[in-house]
Amino acid sequence: MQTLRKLPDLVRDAEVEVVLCPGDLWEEEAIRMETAAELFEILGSMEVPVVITPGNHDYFHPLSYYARAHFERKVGRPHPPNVHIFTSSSMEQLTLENWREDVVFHGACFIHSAVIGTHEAFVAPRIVKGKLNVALVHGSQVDSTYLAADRTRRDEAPSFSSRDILASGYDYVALGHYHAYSKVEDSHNRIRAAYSGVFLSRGLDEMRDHFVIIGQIEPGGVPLSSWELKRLDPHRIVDVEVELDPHVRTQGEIIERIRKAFEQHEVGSNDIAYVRLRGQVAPEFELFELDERLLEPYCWHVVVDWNEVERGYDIESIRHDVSMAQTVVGQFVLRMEELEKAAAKDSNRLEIIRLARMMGLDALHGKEVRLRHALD
Ligand SMILES: [Mn+2]
Repeated sequence: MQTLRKLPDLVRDAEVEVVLCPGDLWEEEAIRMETAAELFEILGSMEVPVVITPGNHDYFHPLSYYARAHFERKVGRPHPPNVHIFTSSSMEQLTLENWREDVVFHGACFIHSAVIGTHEAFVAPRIVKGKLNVALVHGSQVDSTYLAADRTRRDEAPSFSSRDILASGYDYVALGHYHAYSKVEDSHNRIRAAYSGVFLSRGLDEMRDHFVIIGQIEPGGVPLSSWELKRLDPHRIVDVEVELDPHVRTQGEIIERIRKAFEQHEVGSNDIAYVRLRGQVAPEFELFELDERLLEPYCWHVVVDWNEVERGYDIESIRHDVSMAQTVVGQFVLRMEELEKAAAKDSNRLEIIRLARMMGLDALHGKEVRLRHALD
């Protein structure tokens, strides 16, 4: 909400004429009355129209805060008059009273949380000739670069492609659903559609770029020259994976590896770092925790996940355990030891043998076999 509170100033300073919200403003199951009241209060404090198409997470129903009567009953005041909500699940057209009559908005709401198939906005677009046609669409662009990262989200909403957008005749389509910024441009460098991405990070799935978009919608699209991305959320969440190996014996060494990973990921003092440690530490390593304050100089906040860390194999004890010699694991370790001896001082070969031993032990223990960072 603190982030959202910055929006009215931005709208005023940039002389924005209309605010488009293509859905997922809240989570239907989690939204509290106070939050809904505050959200509408902020939207109402803007002196320009706000147009909303409810999405799959904030879908429309009679007891939704999007329903005028329900909102008024619960909150004790009506929706602000500048807020316009599409409340039909079929595409509708909206022109605003006492506001630019040359603009027609196209939109539809979700009425339950999952709808699949082609988005109706692109089935037979009802373009109004001679007007600026602006659509608000909550759905999945199947050829978005974001798609690869999020198949589940794609399958939660009706779909369309960038071709559908370019062929639609809408001058601009405000897209909602994906939580990362991406845009669709035509061959004349006009932007015809974009996802802004949620403008604040609420969770670890929202680490990519997300903005508030400002642009001048003209017949045929938004010229690049007017396209502006505003970051309201000062904190990025950065996912950092740090691979450990059995040479790691102390917390200091782990801190050092995390610090190097921060450098690689360009983690800055305003970032929230989610550090996933994985791999093995030395067999004698005991305390699976870190003093996270030691990382504070390098980021705004850090969360360290130890879930995928395990102690390395204690080769020495396997080697000296007489009963182990009877097992496949014991035989394997002994055989690898022979190879190690034969390799003598060939450090490259020794390295390969050690990695092979680690992967072999993983396989024999039914663990995931993957290439680990080279040991020194
Ligand atoms: Mn959605």
